[in-house]
Amino acid sequence: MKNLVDSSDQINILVVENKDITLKFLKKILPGSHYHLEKAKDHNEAVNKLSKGEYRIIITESEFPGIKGIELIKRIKDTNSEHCILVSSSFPTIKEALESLKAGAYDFIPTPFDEEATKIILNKAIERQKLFKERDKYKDLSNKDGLTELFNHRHFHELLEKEIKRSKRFAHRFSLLMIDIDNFKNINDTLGHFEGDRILRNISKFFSQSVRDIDQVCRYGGEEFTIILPETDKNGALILAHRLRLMVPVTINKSNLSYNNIETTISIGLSCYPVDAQMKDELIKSSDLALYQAKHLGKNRVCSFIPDLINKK
Ligand code: GH3
Ligand code: MG
Ligand code: MG
Repeated sequence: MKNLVDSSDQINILVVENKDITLKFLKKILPGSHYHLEKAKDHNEAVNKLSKGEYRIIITESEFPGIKGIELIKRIKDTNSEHCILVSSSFPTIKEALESLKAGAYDFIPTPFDEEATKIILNKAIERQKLFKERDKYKDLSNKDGLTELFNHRHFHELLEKEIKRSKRFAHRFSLLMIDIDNFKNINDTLGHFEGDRILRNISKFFSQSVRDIDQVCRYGGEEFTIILPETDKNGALILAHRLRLMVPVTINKSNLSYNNIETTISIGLSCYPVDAQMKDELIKSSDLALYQAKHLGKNRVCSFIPDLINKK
């Protein structure tokens, strides 16, 4: 029988059982470093380990003392519908099998274990998880901008929509920065598009490294960027915006000697949900108006949205 995995992939399998029978058997038939096998002795430990680790395949006994395996299947599927759950069972009744499959189990591994049968079922499960991984890779690529590897314009709209829904539901606030590189046409004209592209990549990297993990940096288009700052009010957003504005010339000019004669600066407009706007397009417009104001006042500055801007433009 062919190897179950490519050498580049490691498969993490969580075995849920109160004895060591399955674990010992799997260790015997899945040798080598391709497989990382871990045991959880009960349902709570299993859920806990799943929340921390990268387990895509779970093998659980159909019966635990005092609790049915199906309860675990439901708990796991509630948190991640794509986990592949295999139930080890000695001759399940049709009713038991149907209940488990309806709850989301992927398949059964019959016990007492047979090496070939177990490998066939595991192979199917692993192939399925590989397909999910491939799909995730392409999904990720379709959300990214090719030059900067930031989220692209389309995904920015999706992220902003999601953040509005989330903030609305929990009555939270968040901020949106709209950033534009000043005089970028001049930078391109002087240094060439190749250097221009490099500056775009360096600035993107700098933004990504300067914000928190939950913040989302996107390329809105051309030399324009947006940053969604969850749980951040106007004061917090202003502090970050000023820090970015001050650091860009230092960081970008330092990163390549040929930029020395041309200083790269940015202008930033910011607005907050829900005080400035509650709808997606309105919020983008508010940050955009604030950005326009920053440009109008001489560039290389940060402006926060004020309702008066609507009348001024
Ligand atoms: P302002 O300070 O008012 O924003 O002026 P600006 O020159 O930055 O703005 P303008 O809209 O006049 O020009 C934007 C420039 O950004 C023009 C375009 O060639 C450049 N640009 C847009 N996308 C890219 C890209 O992917 N790579 C490079 N190198 N340049 C780009
Ligand atoms: Mg622009
Ligand atoms: Mg510009």
